[in-house]
Amino acid sequence: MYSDRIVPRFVLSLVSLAFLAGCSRSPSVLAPASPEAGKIADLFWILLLISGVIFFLVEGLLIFAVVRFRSRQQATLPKQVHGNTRLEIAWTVVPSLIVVGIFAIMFPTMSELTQQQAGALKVKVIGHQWWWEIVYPDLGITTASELHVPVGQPIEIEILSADVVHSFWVPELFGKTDTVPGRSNWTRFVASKEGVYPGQCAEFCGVQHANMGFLIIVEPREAFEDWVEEWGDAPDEPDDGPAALGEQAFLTGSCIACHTIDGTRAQGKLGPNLTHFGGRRSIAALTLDNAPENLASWLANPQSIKPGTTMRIPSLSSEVIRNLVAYLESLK
Ligand code: HEC
Ligand SMILES: [Cu+2]
Repeated sequence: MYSDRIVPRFVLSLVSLAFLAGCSRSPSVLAPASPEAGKIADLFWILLLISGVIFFLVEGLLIFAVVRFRSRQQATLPKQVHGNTRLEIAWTVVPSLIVVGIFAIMFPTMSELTQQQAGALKVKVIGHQWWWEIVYPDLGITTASELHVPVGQPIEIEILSADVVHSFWVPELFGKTDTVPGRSNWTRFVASKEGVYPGQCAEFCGVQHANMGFLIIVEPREAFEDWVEEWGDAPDEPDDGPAALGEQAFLTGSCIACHTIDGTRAQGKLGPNLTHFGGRRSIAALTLDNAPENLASWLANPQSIKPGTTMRIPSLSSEVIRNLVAYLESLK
């Protein structure tokens, strides 16, 4: 009875899993867009092959034994064996050799992908609960959640943490690298195709761990250089209207305790740098798309959108929110 029902259910859940996997647009490690991710994908196939061979060998022997020695009339018991030193040594040594072999295959890739590299564009990524700070030390740029890089250029990322262990991961571009408080880890890659690659924190780091995404925007060199150039001059001061009122509200409100906007007296460091916020695609580490109505709901109640976020603010009137939205969206 029990097994009658459990088997169809198991099959059903496998089938629906296959369907769900088919319709999600999650990035796949098996669709690499950099030579580094390509090496990781190759390792996956090698491991799959090794474990596939072991699986079919073990299951084959098992099925053989089950069929060959199944209960029959006038069955003779197979020969009973107790303690066979040679066999026991063999099944200890062979798996150990397989594991050592796998390590030997993996190690060169592992050390190669974490080496520092001359001539690379340097980026620092700092994990915070629950957003990513992105710094280009040589370009004087500090932003959040969206990392722009030119296609074909070696990128070297130093990965740090402001609080707990997170893990920085873009399946199509490079492997997972933990952020460890007080320590620098490194990863490097060369993106070979333009595109927008989603990344995700891959190590549970608190209640909003799932809302800790980011994007790597791989663009042609000219587009990247234009983007860098925008950072050369601070965003234009709004002359009048809601944006000017919003700027005033921002600079006289609590916002400046946590946020920096270059060229203004807002120099807070606890939250994301908002200098070119209007040019960004998302709000609060990919939790919302960057659109005026989403920004208004974020400012109306960040705790209802991302419960636990360190952005705690007194409630704002809808007029102040409207002005702040006009100001922040004008920061391109
Ligand atoms: C106590 C610190 C603090 C204060 C005060 C604060 N914020 Fe924030 N803010 C944060 C943090 C931290 C985040 C990132 C939240 C997350 O993604 O988890 C954030 C995110 C944001 C974002 C989205 C940024 C991004 O990178 O997506 C905007 C816009 C923003 N805040 C505007 C404001 C405004 C306007 C005020 C003033 C009314 C304000 N903040 C006050 C800490 C603060
Ligand atoms: Cu996390």
